[in-house]
Amino acid sequence: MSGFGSNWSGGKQLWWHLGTTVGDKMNVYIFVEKSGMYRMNMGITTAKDYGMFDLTLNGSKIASVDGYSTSVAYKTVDFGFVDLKAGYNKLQFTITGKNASATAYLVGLDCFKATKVDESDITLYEGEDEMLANATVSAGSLRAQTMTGFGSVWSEGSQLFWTVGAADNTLSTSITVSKTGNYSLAGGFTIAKDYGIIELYVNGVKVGTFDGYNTSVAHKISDFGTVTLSAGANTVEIKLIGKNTSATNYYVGIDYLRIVEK
Ligand SMILES: [Ca+2]
Repeated sequence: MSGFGSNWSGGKQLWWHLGTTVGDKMNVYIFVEKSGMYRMNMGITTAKDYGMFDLTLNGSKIASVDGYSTSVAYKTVDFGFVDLKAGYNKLQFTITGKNASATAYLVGLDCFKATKVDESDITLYEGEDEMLANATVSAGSLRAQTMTGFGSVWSEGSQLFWTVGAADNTLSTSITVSKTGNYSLAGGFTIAKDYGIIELYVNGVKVGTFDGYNTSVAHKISDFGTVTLSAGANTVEIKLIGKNTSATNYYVGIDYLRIVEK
């Protein structure tokens, strides 16, 4: 790609071309030594014959990209904070369409860049600890539940377990920060066949929806984007809104909420 400028790392790209069309998939794998939270972005090519694609990381969607531009150019797509596991992590591209002005469905990948976030910059609010201590619920009961029987991935080996058995209920709690600012927010949750669907609100603003249904007991991290937090206590509400049609109950399991200052 050196004929198009100096942005391309190594002067070359991975060019996915020759008959690409909607629905086609391409898998690439990136290797990291240590599991944890990374700041990550991707460099791609845009041009008049480049298509649109979705990108998933280990099965979770992290971007929707339109590769169209009137001339050949370089674009950096920022994913913010992502979780990578030690070893290989799968990135899957799926071509979803093209801009009305685009002439084909090409994809050009220059590189991924991932930088590990320092553990000391991450604040965890344990569901079974800080969050439980000042939690109230509209109905049902709350308790700390040991999760070590299901694996080693739960932080402190425990979660906040809310058993209510019906939708349209709310768990209210708070998280405290020392400094006003913008933070990246994510949560670690339990998923299982008897877990419901929640909405998460911070200071009254909805930041995301999470479906806790899964065929077996597992742990899942959900990214809620950027939130503005004020010095002192910030309200957190978990609204239980329903359940997957296959789910057998409305349980909620919170391992932790996690913030990193942006
Ligand atoms: Ca925990």
